[in-house]
Amino acid sequence: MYPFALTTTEARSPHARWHKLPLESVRLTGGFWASRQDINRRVTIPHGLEMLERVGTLDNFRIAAGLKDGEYRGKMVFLDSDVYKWLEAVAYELQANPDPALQQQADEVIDLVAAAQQPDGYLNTYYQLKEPDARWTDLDFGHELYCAGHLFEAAVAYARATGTKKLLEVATRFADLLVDVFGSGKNQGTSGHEEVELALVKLYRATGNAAYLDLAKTFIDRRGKGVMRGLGWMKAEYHQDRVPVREQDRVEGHAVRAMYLNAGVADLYLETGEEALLQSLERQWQDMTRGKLFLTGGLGSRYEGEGFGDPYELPSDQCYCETCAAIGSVFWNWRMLQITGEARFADLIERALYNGVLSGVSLDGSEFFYMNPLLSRGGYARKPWYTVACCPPNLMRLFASLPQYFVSYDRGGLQVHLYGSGTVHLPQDGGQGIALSMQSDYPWDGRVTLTVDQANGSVWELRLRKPGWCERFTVRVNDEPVEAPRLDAGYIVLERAWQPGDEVALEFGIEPYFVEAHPRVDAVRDSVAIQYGPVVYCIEAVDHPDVNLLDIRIDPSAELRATRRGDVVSENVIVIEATAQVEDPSAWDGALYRRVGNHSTRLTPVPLTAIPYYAWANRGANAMRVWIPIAR
Ligand code: FUB
Ligand code: ZN
Repeated sequence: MYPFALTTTEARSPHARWHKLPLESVRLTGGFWASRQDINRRVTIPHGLEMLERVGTLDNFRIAAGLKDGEYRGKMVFLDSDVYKWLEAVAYELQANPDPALQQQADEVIDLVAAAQQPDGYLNTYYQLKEPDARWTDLDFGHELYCAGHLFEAAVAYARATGTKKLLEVATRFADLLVDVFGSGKNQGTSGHEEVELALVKLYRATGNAAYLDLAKTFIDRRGKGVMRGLGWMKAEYHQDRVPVREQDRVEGHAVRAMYLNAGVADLYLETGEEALLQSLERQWQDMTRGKLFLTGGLGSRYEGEGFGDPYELPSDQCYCETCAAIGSVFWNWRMLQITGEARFADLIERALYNGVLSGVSLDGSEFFYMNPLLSRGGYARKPWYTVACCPPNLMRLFASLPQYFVSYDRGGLQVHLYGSGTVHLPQDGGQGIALSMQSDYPWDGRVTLTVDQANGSVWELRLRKPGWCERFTVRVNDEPVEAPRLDAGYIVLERAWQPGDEVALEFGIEPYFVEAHPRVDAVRDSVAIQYGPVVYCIEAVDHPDVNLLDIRIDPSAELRATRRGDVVSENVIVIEATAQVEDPSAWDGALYRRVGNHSTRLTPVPLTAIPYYAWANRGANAMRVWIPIAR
């Protein structure tokens, strides 16, 4: 007899150790991420609809449906996916907070999507309007299957949120066509941009139709023949087509593609338990985290091919770090966490969320970054939208679904992965279920209080992630210290017959600290960065008038002072202050190089003000750096 029954549809995957809770069961009620969710809901999602209208992406559906005259608008072939990601974001919002006006807007968009679908189920406004005879002729770059995948994800989310099936019917009609074309072997291809794989698994879970799971497997199995056209210097590896998935030992090629594929492969493992898939994912994870991951959780070292580079190739200025790649990493790591129950995956989710994902949107929620460099010389600014607008709606759907990444459950209890203020309610058949609330000002404050609000009398385990960055922590249960609590795979494990009113008080030692990179990371050798808990910091020119940021040096034994301030960026955040040095370049007399010798270096103290990296470029375009050279 287990204390928790697996009642949610999310809990079906047979090889998941931990399961997602439905969105209505987890709520962020305050603190850091609740305010980001609020901005997402109030500003970013409405802004998204406005932009989709303004740039003509919605018109493409009207034109394809015959409701309007005109030509395909926009330069890219994959613009339909922006609409689907926006719908998916709205679905998550509606699931958590029913809102008839928002639902009405989404229903109107769904009507357009449905009207644009062709009688045989095909749906892609680019091909319908621009190249009607060229369906499936360019799987490497045509993005038809990528767009289909985003449609499927939106449809599953919308049906679950609202109970209305119109979009799901559009999706299954299209998916049935894919099964007919690709599953039957009539077309032996697979998609140049992965996405359809993970989406087909979602569609399988939502409908129970095993043909969709089979097709996801087929698409995955077909990779690695080395036949896809590459891009620039990248050959088939650009599309993860160099080696078969089960033989892959590194992350390579286009970073977003690689993350989406790995999320799909992890989904396939969750359903099939095929060991070779998990082994390949583990090898790739090691390759990524040991040499290809930016401090911010960003991915993609090169502009060309928006791709991974060589191990340790992590340039601060020329990196790509597309917002979607960091988001894709969250998707993949979430699945790895569900499979393994190991905190290292949640640590990486946390690193990405607070840094390389969040930097992708302005503090007011209306402007975006596509690339997220760790050094800017000043010319790089956020934009309200992009010609390639994949990142903004990706942020919208991630933030709208964020509570699901905070807590999971299994038959034996609940696991808390991320901290903040919120509530969890796990309904039980025939009982009142389990309810828990959490209060915390994390990441600014390391104290977290969890209170059991409802219990069912059974013994169950509460697992609490010990963040990877944290070196000391304390746990108290009902005011009693828990000495040497059991730790398992990075989680503090507390087991008891929890009673209403029981309280767990965690305290993670949180303070500012310096970070250094592996010495092979040439780009930032002899430099340090500043972190506060999971938050990576940067310095911005606007806070250091009359100083060129390239001249700033710091002694890593300098005292770092953390102060909560609302007068630096537009929000009340922890700002880190220290005394740094400015190196006077005048001794070089304009020379670019000189013979190494007995030159004197003049260093002058300067007050340093570091802000959270995610908050940069909110005061105009501005020079910025994360890594600061050590004072010699
Ligand atoms: O190709 C679709 C999306 O556009 C990719 O994921 C991004 O990198 C951008 O190129
Ligand atoms: Zn993107």
